[in-house]
Amino acid sequence: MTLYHVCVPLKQTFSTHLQEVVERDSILLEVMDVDGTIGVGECVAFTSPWYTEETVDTAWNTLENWIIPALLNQSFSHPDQLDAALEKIKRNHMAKAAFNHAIWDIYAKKLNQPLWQVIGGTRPVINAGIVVAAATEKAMMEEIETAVKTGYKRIKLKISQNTDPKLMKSIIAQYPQMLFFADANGAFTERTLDYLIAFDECGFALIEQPFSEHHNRLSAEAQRIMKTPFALDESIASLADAQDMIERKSGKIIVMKQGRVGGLTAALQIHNQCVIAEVPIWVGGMIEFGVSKAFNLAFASLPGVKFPGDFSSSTHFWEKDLATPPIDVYDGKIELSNLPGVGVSWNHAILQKFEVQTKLFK
Ligand code: OSB
Ligand code: MG
Repeated sequence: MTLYHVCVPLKQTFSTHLQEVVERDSILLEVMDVDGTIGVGECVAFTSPWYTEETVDTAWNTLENWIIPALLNQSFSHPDQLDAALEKIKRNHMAKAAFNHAIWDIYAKKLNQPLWQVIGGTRPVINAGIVVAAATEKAMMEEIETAVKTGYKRIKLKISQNTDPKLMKSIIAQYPQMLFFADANGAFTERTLDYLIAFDECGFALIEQPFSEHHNRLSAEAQRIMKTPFALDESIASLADAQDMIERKSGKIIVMKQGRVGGLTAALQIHNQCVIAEVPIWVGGMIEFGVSKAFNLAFASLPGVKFPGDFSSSTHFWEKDLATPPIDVYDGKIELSNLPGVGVSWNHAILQKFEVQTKLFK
């Protein structure tokens, strides 16, 4: 098992009301089994805990001191067995997800099948959406124009109390063919509810995470009076959270990020629950490299995924992706790989240039 800590500059700053992301620190993972089959994973925690509580440092610590010692030299016949082996390690979902992914990759390689087929994916081509998180109105308008011309099927805009709903409404009206999502990253509170309600008339297909992650009662109240469906991101860290959203009606849609829920195994359980409850899912992004993106793409091939996800091409955030082959969006669509496993691997020649720390465990 090898952990790599890398730090890569973004081509353009990613701005939300909580954080500006200028460079991406990430932990990359490789796991080798007894036969020499290598599985890859990527931990999507950020440098600081602005999105969820995990950070690169906490995830490295959890991987090095808890997850890896619990799994080294153990045998598994199915990735679902990892959960029992990690039972004594609470939460730390992004650290666990990186490992869960590497094991799913190995499992699919051993079956000699593409991962998306192993998990029951039905769609070989995935519709791509892009996130515009620009700091100025001018930059935002330019990015939207480029996204429309490139053929993206959906544009997600970041909103907060500092966003003008009238401006949003006029932008959406300029592009009647385009699907627009709003993402608030929990920016609103009971006191600013009226401000959120002003976005109901903009024409957004959905509003992602209007309130902070634990405000599910408030979210249910607001959802009752607003017509725009809420899609919950930060609030959904487990199957129980998804069931809670469905029961309370605190949201109508789930944004799936496998890192947030602890990996593909947990994501599949949530997916199956959502299919039964007829709750649509779409796949969110984490400003990640091609390995995490490839796992997102495999998940997006499932029948319960109903909207285009955060699937910009590798060249949107990076000069060069650390994974190979890079993600390529063509006419707003991405073709899934037919290689066994997740279909991508770490590109060591490029990875080396951005390496901060590497550690081998055997
Ligand atoms: O809230 O969806 C979010 C990026 C980092 C952390 C949280 C979020 C995001 C995005 C997606 O908005 C960006 C992407 O396409 O990777
Ligand atoms: Mg979000």
